[in-house]
Amino acid sequence: MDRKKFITTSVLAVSGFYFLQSNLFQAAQRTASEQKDREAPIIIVGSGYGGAVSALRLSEAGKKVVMLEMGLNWEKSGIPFSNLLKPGKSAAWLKKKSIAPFMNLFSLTPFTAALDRLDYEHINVWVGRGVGGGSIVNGGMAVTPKESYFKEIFPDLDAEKFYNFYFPLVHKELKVNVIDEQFLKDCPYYKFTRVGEEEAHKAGFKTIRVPNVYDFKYMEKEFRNEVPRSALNTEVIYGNNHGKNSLDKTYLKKALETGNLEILDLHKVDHIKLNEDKSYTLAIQQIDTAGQTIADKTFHCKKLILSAGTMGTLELLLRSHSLHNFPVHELVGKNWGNNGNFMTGRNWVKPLSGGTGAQQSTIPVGGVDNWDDPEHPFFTEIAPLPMGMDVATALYLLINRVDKKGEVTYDSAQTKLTLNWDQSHTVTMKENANYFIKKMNKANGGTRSHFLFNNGFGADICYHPLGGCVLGQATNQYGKLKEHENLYVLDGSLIPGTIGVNPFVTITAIAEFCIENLIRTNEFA
Ligand code: FAE
Repeated sequence: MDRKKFITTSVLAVSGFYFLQSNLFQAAQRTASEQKDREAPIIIVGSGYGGAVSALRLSEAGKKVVMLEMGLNWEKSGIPFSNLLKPGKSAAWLKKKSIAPFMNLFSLTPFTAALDRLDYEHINVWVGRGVGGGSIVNGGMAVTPKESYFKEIFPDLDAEKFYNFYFPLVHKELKVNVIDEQFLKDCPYYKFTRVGEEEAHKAGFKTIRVPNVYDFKYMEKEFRNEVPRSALNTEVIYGNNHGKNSLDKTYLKKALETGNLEILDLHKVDHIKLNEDKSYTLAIQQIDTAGQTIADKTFHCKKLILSAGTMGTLELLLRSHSLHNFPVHELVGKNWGNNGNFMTGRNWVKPLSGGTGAQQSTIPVGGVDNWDDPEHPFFTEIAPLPMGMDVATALYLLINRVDKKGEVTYDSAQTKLTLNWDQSHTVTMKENANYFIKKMNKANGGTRSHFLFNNGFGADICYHPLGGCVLGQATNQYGKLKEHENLYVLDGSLIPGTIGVNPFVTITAIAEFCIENLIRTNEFA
């Protein structure tokens, strides 16, 4: 055989082998995703922060894990995320109209989108859907709670260990970084932050820099037009096509690399049954991107981790209880809160000098820290409002203490969750918002934003649902649900309704703490 023929034959043989391998692999994957009745040692429901941390640490420990996610695997699908100015497929989970907190003028074809809004009587809760959960749609603000408040909320946790180990670990894994001050000073897309900070200082408030998981070096390149734009192209709550280190690029990517994690997207768990041998059976609907069920499936597992997010986990537990008396501890559903979320805004902000800027980055980097004020303790994000033109409007998402907690129950007749939460729960939040806006307007001019919200106050907007399966109350000290031997809850529902800052850093750190200890104590042996 001459050299040329040898090379050609070898290349053909090798590529034939790879072709066979990859076909076999794809076939195996297809069979796995098509199997209607399946046994798995460990199942995780939901691929947000709690789920992603659990998946990584278990798969690193050599455990085989199946993760079920009702939303789409956006990366695999190749479908691009839409931006704020042109909502498309990723904008509103199976809805015919966009669902942003305001200005919903856009009609849509129902699609398994990345953002969902759950409407309760007095409050609307926004959540992320898709592989990566809330990390796909959120603003990426990676805020560590104040140590004093963390100790108040979690008196039984070792705060020193959290501040010296878990929080730094989570910052590293989530790729948290901070904007360069010179870029912030120079970039026209951050005029809203500069104006917001100047005005806050003039009104006597303290401001802080807020870290983020969006890669600020990428953003600088966006600004110089060296790479495709994302934050500078109004992408955020319907997903970011570039720049953001969402969980699919961090924890989940690492977990998949172990070869021990399998993620099945568009798989919605409907309810759970407890079997006599203390294992679980899950009733699952596999859906298509129009939300139609294409297969009903039944999976069995010995160990079950619920990481479906606060509302998803509570719905699964309470629905399963209502359907067939699935055991739930009496504290499940209690101690729920909106993390003190309260939106407000100001109109007529510097209307004669370019307002807050016609072009705005979607990634917030500044906040007002009034937490130590005994009368009006709050933290507020100086939020962007990228509307493609200058609207001379400042937007704020306040985070307050939660003086009065709510409760989540299940209405069996209407087959849906009910939230015991009304205006009485947000009284002091509204007082704080009023105090803040009045002080800002007095020092700087402007009016309360009737343009954005009814009467200028968005009391019913919640991005941070927390609680209902509180650590050490409904669960043991590591997230194992009481009255169960093989069921664990690892997500935002472990935090008792408030943490004083944007919550995902804390959710991730608590999940790291729990799964480390669950593995150490041989729960998954
Ligand atoms: P989460 O991330 O919600 O993941 C739960 C997953 O479970 C989702 O992917 C669901 O689709 C899936 N799921 C639910 N039910 C089922 C079921 N029955 N079967 C299968 N799968 C299911 O859970 N937080 C910050 O710290 N900083 C921010 O800047 C920030 N901005 C936000 C902006 C927006 C618009 C929103 C909506 C939230 C924001 N948050 C932010 C909140 C943050 O994303 C949220 O607290 C976490 O994502 C919650 O993490 P979990 O692990 O609890």
